[in-house]
Amino acid sequence: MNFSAAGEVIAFIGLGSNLADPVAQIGNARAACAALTGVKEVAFSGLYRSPPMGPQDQPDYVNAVMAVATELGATELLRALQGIEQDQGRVRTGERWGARTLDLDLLIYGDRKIDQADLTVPHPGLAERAFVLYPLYEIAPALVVPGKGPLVDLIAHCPLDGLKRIE
Ligand code: A4P
Ligand code: MG
Repeated sequence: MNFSAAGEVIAFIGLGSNLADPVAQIGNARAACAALTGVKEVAFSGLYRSPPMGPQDQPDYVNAVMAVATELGATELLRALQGIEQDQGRVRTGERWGARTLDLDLLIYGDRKIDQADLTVPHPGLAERAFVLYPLYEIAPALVVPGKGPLVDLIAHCPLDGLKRIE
């Protein structure tokens, strides 16, 4: 994939929701991301449903992955994504991996490896999460994940764990 102009970086955003009409939450978040100043949508995966990772007493999740071309720095992009989470009624309960109306993770930011207190890129859970790897593969099959290797190899070691593409 190379649809970016000079000064733009291709980034991948993971979208997840398991409350208050997840499919609509994901659609609204897609539109909000694409509407950010300095962000253009390049590709969007299908929607995938999976059982919750973490506490089991919560609904199934709907996940998708979006590729964008962006002029924003990685931290600026993260802040913008957190603003969209807030706008869509995200309440941080403090429970790790608890239910949420919307979760936006910055999965990959160009070829950068970032290790800051508030931002780790590539996202640390990426290589173990079927609900990230399979939608990512749908839109960027040839991707090499910085520091982790070819996406095909990560997929080969990651079982589906109940992940299903929603028709
Ligand atoms: N942060 C650091 N790096 C990043 C990054 N690359 N992208 C920091 C986004 N955020 C990053 O996030 C906590 C802090 O992570 C932020 O302050 C940010 O500075 P959060 O969104 O407040 O908390 P969280 O999402 O509850 O925690 P966490 O550990 O990020 O959870 P995950 O990894 O997002 O997992 N099951 C299924 N099937 N599908 C899912 O999508 N999602 C989760 C949440 C649990 N189970 C799931 C799914
Ligand atoms: Mg998160």
